[in-house]
Amino acid sequence: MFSDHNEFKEMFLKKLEMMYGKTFPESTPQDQFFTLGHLIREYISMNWIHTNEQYRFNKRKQVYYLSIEFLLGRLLRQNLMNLGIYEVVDKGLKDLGIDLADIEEIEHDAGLGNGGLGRLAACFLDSLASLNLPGHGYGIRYKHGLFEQKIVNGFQMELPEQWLRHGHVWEVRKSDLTVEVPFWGKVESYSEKGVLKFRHVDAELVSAVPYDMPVVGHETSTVNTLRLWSAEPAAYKAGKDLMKYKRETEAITEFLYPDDTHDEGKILRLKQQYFLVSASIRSIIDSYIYRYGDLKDLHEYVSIHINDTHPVLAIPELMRVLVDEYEFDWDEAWKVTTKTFAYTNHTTLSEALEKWPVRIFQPLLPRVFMIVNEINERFCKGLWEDYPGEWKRIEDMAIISHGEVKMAHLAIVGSFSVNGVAKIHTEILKQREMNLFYQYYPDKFNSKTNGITHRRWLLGSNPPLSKLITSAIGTDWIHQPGKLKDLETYRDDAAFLKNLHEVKQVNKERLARRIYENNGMKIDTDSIFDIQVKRLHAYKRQLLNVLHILHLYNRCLEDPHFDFHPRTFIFGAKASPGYFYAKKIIKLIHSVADLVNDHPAVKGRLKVVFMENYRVSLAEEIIPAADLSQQISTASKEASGTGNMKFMMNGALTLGTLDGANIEILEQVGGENIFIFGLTAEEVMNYQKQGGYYAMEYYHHDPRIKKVLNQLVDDTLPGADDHFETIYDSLLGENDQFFVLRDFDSYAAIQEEAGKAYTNREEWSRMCLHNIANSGYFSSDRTIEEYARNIWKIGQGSLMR
Ligand code: 26V
Repeated sequence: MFSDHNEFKEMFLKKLEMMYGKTFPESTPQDQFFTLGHLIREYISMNWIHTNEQYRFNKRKQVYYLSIEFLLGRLLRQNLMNLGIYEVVDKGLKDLGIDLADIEEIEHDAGLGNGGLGRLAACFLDSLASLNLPGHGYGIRYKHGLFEQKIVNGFQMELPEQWLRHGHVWEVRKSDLTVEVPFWGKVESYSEKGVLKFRHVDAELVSAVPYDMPVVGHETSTVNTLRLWSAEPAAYKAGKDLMKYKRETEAITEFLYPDDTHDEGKILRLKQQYFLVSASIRSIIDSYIYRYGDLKDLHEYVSIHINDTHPVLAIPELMRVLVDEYEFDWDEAWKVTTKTFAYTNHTTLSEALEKWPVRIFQPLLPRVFMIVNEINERFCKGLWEDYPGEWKRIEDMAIISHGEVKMAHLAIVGSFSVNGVAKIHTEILKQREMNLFYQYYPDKFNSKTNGITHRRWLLGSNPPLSKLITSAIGTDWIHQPGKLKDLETYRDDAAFLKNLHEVKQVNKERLARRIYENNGMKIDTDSIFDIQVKRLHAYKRQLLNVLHILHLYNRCLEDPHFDFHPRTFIFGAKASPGYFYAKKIIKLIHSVADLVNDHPAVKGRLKVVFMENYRVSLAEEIIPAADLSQQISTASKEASGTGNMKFMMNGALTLGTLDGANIEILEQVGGENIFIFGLTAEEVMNYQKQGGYYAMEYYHHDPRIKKVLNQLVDDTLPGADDHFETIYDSLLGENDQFFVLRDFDSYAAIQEEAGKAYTNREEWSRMCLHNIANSGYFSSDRTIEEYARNIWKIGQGSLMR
């Protein structure tokens, strides 16, 4: 569309005048951002049309990734880089006196996700398009993404997030493809040509309006689609309270759920789930019929991936469409359906496994409920034949039992593939949570270790490091991240290691400036940047980190000669609004920060920074600046983690437990390039099964622990009041369910070891190099290739590296 920066400049200026009726000097940065966005979208359009045409005519098998969350972040940089026009645009804007970096800052993050699960979906879309694979996303266009976090007096406050306030430049509303989704009402039976049939009548209809976003592959002409649905009132029917109907309808896509810990709003959550799957199945089938005609071969040309159980109603919904609308008999429909769906599990935490009360489910989705019931009855009948007399087993495996629908059971029974997201996670699923299903369907289970797109998380977010890598090993790593291994040849190159250190310093200085802007704090960039950024959750153990900081403070006070390398502890974390315990930990981090920062005895050697409103765009600034990456979950609890991979790829060393993908990071880098501590998953699970852990003993026998715990409830901490009593009580009264005290000693020891290691800068840089060189395995390109080859069976051989 434009071949050089001059041509770009011309088009940009013309576009700006046409869009805003202003001259360039009159325009605001906001106008400039939207002008650029529109120009780029037009640039993308030709390839988008072309990709869709190709898919239509070549009959390539399509993959649809159904997810209640897509945590996309900003898209301008990603699109410019993937299109290969970042430099041209940068240069053209510079000529106009505009800094592209400033324009990028104007874009609001599309924060349509809570954390790992939603970000994984976004990384997968980038890899699918970049590998020229026909994979598309279906999700919800929430009016408000994850809440905006404000810290007031050390407490988290939540504000509604407003990403759509000025419009979203990357989306295209497709009103002509609107579909209707039915709720409530009842099921009527009737007979047609002697066959008993069912129809859903008196339903309340909601319109699902699609908004499409192009997903641009890196340096390829492939442009896939992310389709997000928005709920709007359908045609008005007399007799309804119109305002109430409008309110209830719009509520469906108003907010992203910050979690489902609490009961209120459960109906709305189920509505969201059915809204997503009903509209998506309709859209998938319509485009299939247009291309191929006969639905009995659907599974040959379509795989539908279910990201956790949230979209699992897609299974009974497809059954419903095949049986009620396309006259399949049950067995035929079941054969097609179970060959179409694949399911990923993302957590073993039992409180996070979805179960829906029948009393909520049945009235809201009467026909879908009948179908789930039928699936359950047939499944249980099969179990009865295979395990005669084993009532308990059958009850434990049933899809509906004790008045609840078990969504994970439905997902396993209705899919041909079930996968966990890291080796240990899959093993735990097979041996524990899903063991009965593993015995019954051993071949369905497989493991796919997560990944992250190295294009966003290295190439995009860390230009200084990317340039250094390319100067050493060329550009092959950009298309084949496995080639990062070539960096190993520099392990003894002192000049290169020095450059690596300098790159880190540049990134630390950039983050220090951001901290100064946001928090008004001056940070020592020679200190170790020791970072823990992720959702706040008891099992992730931010508490262990903060108690240890308090302990370091105590050591400074007790021993004026206590010698250690200065540290800056950086936190970023949102707590779910109803998760009071997590909110107390945020307050605790702030109280410890108030105590430690600027205390004369600490002499500036310890700083604690909490960065407000952690989100994708902030992560992109924080992660490149890390020296140490804290991944300290209670072993067995973190399914995979993906932040751990981002840090590693940016040359931070992991300080972590043997949990999730940390174990595979260890396998990649070797024990001498990572700091591992704490109980193993097996030890944790043994304690859980057999008991034998008494937190109180650790309190009494370890004076360091006794001291910091007492400080939670005495007057040491500024602004404490009685806020931290719940924390004290969770550790001692409730016997420390997450083994914080049990792991304290080995954590303190490994922290000390890491601090000492940092003082040998060359050796430290060598370890960083080793981490970067072995991070290619964690590119989501590798993950997606595994999904493509082993689950979806798509793609050409040449794509498989
Ligand atoms: C959900 C809930 C909801 C109820 C309260 C407790 C709780 C705890 C955790 C979750 C997580 C839901 C699923 C999820 O986001 N899992 C994350 O998925 C990532 C991508 O696979 C993975 O890297 C993380 O380890 C995993 O926690």
